[in-house]
Formats: sequence, C-alpha cells, structure tokens
Amino acid sequence: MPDASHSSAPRQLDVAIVGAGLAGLYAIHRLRGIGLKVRAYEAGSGVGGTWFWNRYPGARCDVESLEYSYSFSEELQQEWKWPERYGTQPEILKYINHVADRFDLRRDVQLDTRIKTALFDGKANEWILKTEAGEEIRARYVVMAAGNLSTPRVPDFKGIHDFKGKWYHTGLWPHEGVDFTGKRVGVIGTGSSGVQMIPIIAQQARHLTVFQRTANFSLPARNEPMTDARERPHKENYKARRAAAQETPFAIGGYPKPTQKTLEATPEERARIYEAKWQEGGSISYLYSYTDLLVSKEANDTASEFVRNKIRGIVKDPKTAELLAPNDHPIGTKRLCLDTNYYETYNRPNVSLVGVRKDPIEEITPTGVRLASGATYELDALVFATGFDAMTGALKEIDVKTSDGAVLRQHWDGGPLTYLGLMVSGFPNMFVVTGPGSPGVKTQMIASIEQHVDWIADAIDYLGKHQLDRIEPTAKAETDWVQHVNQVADSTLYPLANSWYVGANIPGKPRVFMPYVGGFDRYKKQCDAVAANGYEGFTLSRHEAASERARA
Ligand code: N01
Repeated sequence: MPDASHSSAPRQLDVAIVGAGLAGLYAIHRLRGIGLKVRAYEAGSGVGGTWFWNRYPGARCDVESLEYSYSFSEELQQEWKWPERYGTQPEILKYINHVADRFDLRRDVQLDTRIKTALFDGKANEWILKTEAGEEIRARYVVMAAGNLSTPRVPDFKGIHDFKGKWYHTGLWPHEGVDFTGKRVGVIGTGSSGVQMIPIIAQQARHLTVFQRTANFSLPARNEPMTDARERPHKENYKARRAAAQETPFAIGGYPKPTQKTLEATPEERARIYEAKWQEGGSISYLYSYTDLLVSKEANDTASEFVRNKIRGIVKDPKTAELLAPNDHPIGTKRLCLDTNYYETYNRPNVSLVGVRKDPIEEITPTGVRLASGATYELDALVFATGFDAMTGALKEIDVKTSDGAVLRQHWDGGPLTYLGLMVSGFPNMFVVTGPGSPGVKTQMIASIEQHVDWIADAIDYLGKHQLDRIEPTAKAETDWVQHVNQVADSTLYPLANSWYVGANIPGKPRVFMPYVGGFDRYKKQCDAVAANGYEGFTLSRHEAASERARA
C-alpha cells in the first residue's frame, strides 16, 4: 500500500520527485539504485500520470506496445505480455502498476499530493517544496517529472458553466466511465484524443456532432491482437532492438531508415510506397518513406496529398470529405494521428461534422453550442478534446523560485529556456524530465524518460563522488541551446503548423518552438559528450553549508 502519511515535521530527502508517472517511477528506481533517499509526490490517487488521467473511450498509445515500454529490465520486458499491437489505456496502466509493485516503488510514492511551491534556499543549498496540504519537504535535488501533457485545458468559452448537460475533458475523464447511449453528444477538438474517441462515441450516441477547427492528418493504426509472429522475433532480440532504436531520431526501432529523396522517385513509385505504408499502419513508417518529408514542402506535399485522396475516397459526402482533408499544415508537422475507423465514422447517419474555423464557437448555451453565425446545436453532453497547456503548463503551475529572487514563471515569460531540456539556469539542482528543449515528445517517450533519468542519476552520482553538491547550467549554455533548438526547428517544416509544439492552442502563449527536433540519436550523443567532458556548460560546485555539515 502507498504511504500517504502527511507528517508535520519537514521531510529530508536527497531527491524529491514531482510526479509518479512513467518518469517519476523510473526516477525512484534509478536514484534509489545509487543509494539516494528519494520520494515522489503525485497529485493523482494512483500512479501512472498520463495513463492514470486519460481514460476517455478509445484511449490507446500510438507507439507499438513492444516499443512503448521500459527497457531497463530484461526480465520485465521478456515476461510482460502485451495483448495487442498498440496498448490500450487500461492495459498500459496495468503495466505501470505492475512495474510499481515489482520494483517495490510504492513505498516512496505519496499519492493525492500536489506540490504547490518549490523554493531553492541558496544558503542551505536545498529545495523546499510545499504541498497543497501544507506539508514541507526538503531535498538537495528536485526532479520535475510532472509531464508535458498533464495540464488539461478547456477553452474559456462564454457560458460554459451554464450548460445544463454534463461536460468532460479527455484528460480528466471520470474513472467510472461515461455512457453516452441515447444522448446528443458534441465533441470539440480533433487532435489525437478526439480522433481516437470519436468513432467509439459515435457507436453509443443518438447523435454525435464534431466541432472541428483544424482538420488533422490521421493514418490507420491497423491494430490487431498480438501475434506470435510479431512478438517472438522482437523478444528474441529485445536488447539489440532497444539499442538500435537509440540510433534513430524517434527512438523507435524496426523501420529501415529512408535513403531516397521524395522527388527522386517517380509518382508511381511514390504511390506504391505510400500505399504500402498506409496498409502497414503506424505513423513513423509513413514519415520514414523518404529522407526529406519533414524538411521539404514540395516533398511533403506528395505525402499530404496521398492522405487527402484517401480521405476523399473513404468519406462519402464530398463536402464533409473536403472539410476533413487538412490543408493548412504539412503532414507530420502536427502530431500525426493514428486511428481506427476515424474517417469511416463520418459516413454514419448519426454523425455530423461542423467546421468552426470560419464560423467559430461563440458560446456554450444551457442546451448546446452556438456559433458566431448564430447556428445552434442542441446537446445533452459535451466533450472537450481540446488538449493541454503543453510542455510548460505543469511547471508553471508550481511556484518555482530561488532565494536569489529568480522566478521560473518570469524566466520563462517569453518561452521556456533550458540547457538540453534538462536544467534551467538560475535554478540549481533542479532537473526536468523530457521538458522543453528536449526531444521527449517527439520520440518514444519511455526511451527518452530512461535516457534523461539515467543522465540525471549519473550527474548526481558524479557530484557525490567528487564531493560536489551543486550543479547549474551557465546562462550562455542555456542561450546557445535554445538557439540551437530553434535553428534545428527552423530547418524543418515543423514551425509551419499551429501546433501545441509552438503553444498555438493556448491564446497568449508565446510562440516558441519547444521540443528539440534534431532527433533522439543526436541528442543522446550530445548529452553523453557533455557528461564525458566534465559536464560542459554546467557549473559544478561544493557549497559551504554542505562543507560545514560535513565538518560537523
Ligand atoms: O490535444 P491537441 P489532444 N475551438 O492539442 C481543438 C498526445 N496524445 O488531447 O488544432 C475549437 O492535439 C484544436 O484545434 P486546433 C499527443 O502527443 C497521444 O488531442 O488548435 N477547437 C485541436 O483540434 C497529442 O498530440 C495519444 O485548431 C479547439 C484539439 O482541440 C497530444 O497528446 C492520444 C479550440 C486539441 O488537440 C494532445 O492531443 C492522445 C477552440 N477554442 C493524445 N481549442 C496517442 O498516443 C482547441 N481546439 C494516440
């Protein structure tokens, strides 16, 4: 059972971890392994982070289950049986709970505990965290494992609180589930969450109205029960496959690297390749068709148009098909969705699509939705698949400060600044897992989590072995890294899309490209080189208070 005791005396730790999702749990395991006293603080009433909260119908990972899992234990990866090609939310949550039990992680997890403030006391050289309930925790280091898509966002629609029916957000889904049988349901948002949920809700609802601002590209997932033919060769070579995945940009193995430029192939060859990938299912394979799909607009147009034509072929009503065919961003520059019967769903008589780009939602009325044109839609239930305050939301919700007067919200006022996505200048001993400036969200997330946490654990271990106790990036290293992250993004097509990668879904959020899109392989080499060169770009020091404590 988790220890949920809330003591009144400050708790003293080596490392306080914020969050007990996939990142926080691995951090407990890894940091404990080097002899540190650690504890993770989790706002939810269970472990699992994203997979604890996102329980909407059809929630499933779009990275294959044999890839989307921890690699740190060969026994674990051999023993765990994934029932399907892609893991469902309940299955992934079951796996995470299994890991928590198997590695005895729960005794260092405190559930139902939201961290509200984090203050670095420079004199004492320690972080002081305070929980919502007023508990105080002191720790030499803090690891922010609070997630990138963990701050759900419902747009500030007028009238929302007067809606008489029930409304839901995908990221805060009721644990008991929701039965939409016989109801008139509205879904706002057609990102990955909406695309997964819409076909399932359509099967239950009397009528489903989808409000779409931006049409998104989606490819068939081609999910199926796990076959021996898929599982056996993978498990026979698990270690080698994991190592090979680390040599790829997305940290996902099994797809041969492209060698040819798009326009070097004939139109017939391209059509054949795209069709094969469409039939195979999965997004990485499609984006790996040619070397330049994410850097050349002309090249990308061919892959985008192939999918648009597929949509036109599937959706029977030509007007609906055209509305669903994305035309404002190159394929892959917003998160490429994977679906099961998404476009087919619009052929159902009980489903209608409403474009709200030209005619935006004006207000939520007590009985439904009203658009700027005055058009109204009567609804019994409303679902917001409207996304998250991505990448910076969770850290900005915590009041992070130092005794020198640094305030994280101010430091990040113009967009997030980090060195390697791992640390922030002016905030010593605070590590971030898969944060802005890291490739995390553009990769198989668990691979990035393991790489980040391993790097952090090695850094803390290095400090201890060299009688040091403070690490902080220099302002120059941070500036140079942010510049590099932007330059790399600008050399691709990514910035052309209004995505959450640039904060476009949050009105007023500074438009800054947040993830590092240079690839996991390149990033890992850079992190390894920095460490091998004595933590280049970081200032490492021994603090006086610590020296005094040691002498006492
Ligand atoms: O959120 P999103 P999500 N009026 O931000 C629309 C991961 N994930 O929860 O594009 C009308 O992508 C918004 O429109 P627009 C994955 O990384 C993974 O779906 O801003 N519409 C958009 O259509 C993913 O990328 C998996 O114009 C409004 C939608 O809401 C990330 O989570 C599954 C609006 C939000 O889409 C987030 O996905 C699920 C407004 N005022 C999620 N405001 C898998 O692994 C927003 N929208 C499969």
